[in-house]
Amino acid sequence: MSAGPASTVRLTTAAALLRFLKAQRVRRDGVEDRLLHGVFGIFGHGNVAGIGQALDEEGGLPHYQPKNEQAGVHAAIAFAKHTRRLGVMAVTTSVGPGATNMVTGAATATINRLPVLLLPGDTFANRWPQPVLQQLEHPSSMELSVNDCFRPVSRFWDRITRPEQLLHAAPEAVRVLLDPAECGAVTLCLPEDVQAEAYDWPAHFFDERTHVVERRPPSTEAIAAAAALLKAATRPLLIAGGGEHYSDAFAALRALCDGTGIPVATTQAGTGALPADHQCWLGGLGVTGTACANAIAREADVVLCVGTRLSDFSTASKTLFQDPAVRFVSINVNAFDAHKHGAVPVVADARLGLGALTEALGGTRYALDATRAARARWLQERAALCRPQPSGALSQAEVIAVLNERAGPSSTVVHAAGGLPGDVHKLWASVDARDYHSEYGYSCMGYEVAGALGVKLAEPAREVFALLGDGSYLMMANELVTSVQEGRKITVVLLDNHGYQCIHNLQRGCGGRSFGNEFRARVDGALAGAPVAVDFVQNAASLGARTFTARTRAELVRALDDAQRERASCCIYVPLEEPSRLPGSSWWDVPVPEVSQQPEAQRARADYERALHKRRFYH
Ligand SMILES: Cc1ncc(C[n+]2csc(CCOP(=O)(O)OP(=O)(O)O)c2C)c(N)n1
Ligand SMILES: [Mg+2]
Repeated sequence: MSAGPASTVRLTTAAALLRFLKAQRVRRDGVEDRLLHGVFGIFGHGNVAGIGQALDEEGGLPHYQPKNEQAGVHAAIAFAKHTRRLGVMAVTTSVGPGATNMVTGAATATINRLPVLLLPGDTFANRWPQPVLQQLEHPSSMELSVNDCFRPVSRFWDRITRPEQLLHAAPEAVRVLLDPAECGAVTLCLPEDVQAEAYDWPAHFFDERTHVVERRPPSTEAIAAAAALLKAATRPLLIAGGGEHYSDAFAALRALCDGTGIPVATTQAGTGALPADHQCWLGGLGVTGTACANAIAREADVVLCVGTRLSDFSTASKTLFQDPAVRFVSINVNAFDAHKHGAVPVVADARLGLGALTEALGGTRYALDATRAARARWLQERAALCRPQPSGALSQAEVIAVLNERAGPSSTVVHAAGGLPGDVHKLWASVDARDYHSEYGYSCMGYEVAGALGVKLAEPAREVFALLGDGSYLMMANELVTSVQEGRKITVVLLDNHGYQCIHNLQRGCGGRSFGNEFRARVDGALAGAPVAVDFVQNAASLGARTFTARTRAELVRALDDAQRERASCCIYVPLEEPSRLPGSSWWDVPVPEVSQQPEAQRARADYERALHKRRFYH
């Protein structure tokens, strides 16, 4: 029963915020759950007595202790992604460095359209002690703090300088977190004095409330226009993006494919939308895509985009679609994305949009010959790429294929940056919609281990793998400790190639000399000496992981099987002897110097200029 407006509850701002959040529930398609599933938090003077005290005193919200605030946000992002944006985690920090450590995480969430609630501590609203420890004083405005850095990377940003502002800010924060078109990082900056300040809150502010996440239906006009274009198509291609997953639109996608025979390529976020054994499956699209998806894309006359931002990786920097008359149809709940490339926009939920389109297409059927032939060619090529090498040493491709085989449908493999995302996108054959988890919007090194923890928290029964390079591991492996602390097992599969090798490849591909990318000792002024020796196995063991080393296919299979039997977190260390160089089948725009004294760079510039001619303005 709702309390009368006269009734109030005296609580601190911090306690009121947590009590409000605990009372929020989410429902979609009749399935209901709480909105906030926990709070990651490292405490400092800017939040220990405010949010920290309230978390303890209020109870009812699990607190997780990350080892870096950015990692806390990464885990929260992965949690939201795995729960298809229906479950949210918050992150609380102190003022100053704790807060700004989250800026990269905020950008990662917002770019991927994933909801996280960020609660950075902020310096005193009453300004008495200024400059408080860790306060950056801005000479032109006392209103600014370092937390203003969150404004451009947040979907909603506010600073609570008086307790009662929460009455309006908190419901708005929840609205944005749950809006499929608007969600991203929601940042509520909480000055440390305000967190601890009391207020007489209207009691009904804390009443339980269920928010229904609606599915936006498409308009009849939009569906008619989309269907007209698609009916006239002879070489259509469907691109499935992350929106396909967030909308849980897999059955609708399959029905469209079964009905029409339209081939499907997936973006990184969309991978898993269709199982790899489906006759319409072409695998990954674009720069990191398969030869078969890119061959079909080059010829496509109508491209049906579903829940994708169409990043440069998906369009091969606007060189992928080469039919001069190519047209786009875009089903997207976000109008901004739906209108890209002059598409016929269908601003709608993916499931409903696909359903309506399937109906409108009636008996339209496309010839499957080209899809079948391209698929068959690619599956052969894939098998050759993953074949054991004569030396017996593992290649990156072979590691991915073995992991793909052994992990099975109840596992999730998390990846984000380095050479791996490209190779995994190319080679992965999804069995289950949740077996592939890629953060490739921000491609943020260091996401992988924390992301794996986030997935594990979202679905503890899953086997979760973090697949990453030595560079990413060195940047942020610390959440291994948190996984051990929480008894939430993850398995890190670490591929060691002594450096930032994908950028090393890119550097040389752009005509550059080897410079600054390998982990080598400094000799004669350059990082060109012996590889820096890092004992990753001891490192992972010291963080609490059970460790394995795999140099051959047999060792890798054994390590994966042993690790699956373990209850504790594991790290499988894979030293790579051979460089990874899977052939690409499309172009990526990375500017090459217009003038250089180096002949290789001059040659690369000429290639670059030739490639630019393939760029198209899609309209
Ligand atoms: C936070 C961050 N910094 C820099 C980059 C640019 N970058 C992309 S991949 C990469 C190298 C990654 O090294 P590693 O994890 O060892 O993978 P490898 O390239 O060797 O496969 C770098 C520096 C990035 N994506 N993220
Ligand atoms: Mg590396």
